Amino acid sequence: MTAIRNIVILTGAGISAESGLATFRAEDGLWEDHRVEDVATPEAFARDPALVQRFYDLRRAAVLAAEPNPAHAALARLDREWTGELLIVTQNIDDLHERAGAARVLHMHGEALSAWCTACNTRHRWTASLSGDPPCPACGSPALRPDIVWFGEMPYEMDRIFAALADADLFVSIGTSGAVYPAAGFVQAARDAGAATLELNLDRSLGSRLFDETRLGPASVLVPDWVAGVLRR
Ligand code: BJW
Repeated sequence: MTAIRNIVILTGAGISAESGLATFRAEDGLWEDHRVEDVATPEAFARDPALVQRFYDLRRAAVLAAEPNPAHAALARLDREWTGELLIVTQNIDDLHERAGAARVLHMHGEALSAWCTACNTRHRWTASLSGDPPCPACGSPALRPDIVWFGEMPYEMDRIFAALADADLFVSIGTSGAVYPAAGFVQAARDAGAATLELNLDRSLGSRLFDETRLGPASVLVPDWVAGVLRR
């Protein structure tokens, strides 16, 4: 068995589904009530900021009401007990990894509980509504937007992510459909680096054939099982 020291984990909406947060592309998913181009692009925000702020006000409230599930808890356990390198790259804007106790987490698509001032380029923890143009706590400008990476914008910390992938021995993708790039390309980058690749998902992702192994089932079962196994090695 090859020794594993460096692990990169990619999480998507599926890991938070059992915490009651809707995924994006399921039949009852988030995009069902909203066309993606109406809410998740900079052009949509320029066209109708009130609609976009309302959408993310609801998302923020849902995040605050949600609780971590056993899958988040298992990754927090891995973070505590794994002595090698670990990076949990999440596409999710919720803070459930952190609330479960994980520290080595990177939010590549931004965070629901953060507001970004486009006037002075500062970021602020934000749990209230952003509707009605509240002033930026730093500069007073009514220029706060959700700190979310929309389509056409550059995800956060790509250099750090690709550096971790280049050093990875194991890449694990959890609860993501593989429909959105660049995250959907991480499995290929990990393969190119010689890493083993594992998918944990309810249904196969679009890039499923690129994984060495796929385990199908709910994250609340698969992730604790996998973590227990990797910590036993
Ligand atoms: C369970 C479960 C349970 C359910 N247990 N599992 C062609 C090639 C390359 C790129 C492009 C391209 N055409 C266009 C692009 C660019 C575009 C893109 O990818 N478009 C696609 C539609 C093709 N990408 C971008 O614009 C990105 N920026 C960019 O590319 O910059 C240039 C660049 C180039 C090169 C390098 C670096 C940069 C930005 C993307 C921003 C995405 N933003 C969103 C919304 C904002 C956040 C928010 O509002 O929350 O992020 S879109 C949305 O999709 C959200 C998610 O993070 C993301 C991924 O969704 P996810 O997590 O996979 O959810 P679902 O619903 O799709 O899947 C859920 C999964 O869970 C399923 O598989 C279920 O089976 C599973 N599941 N229950 C386990 N209990």
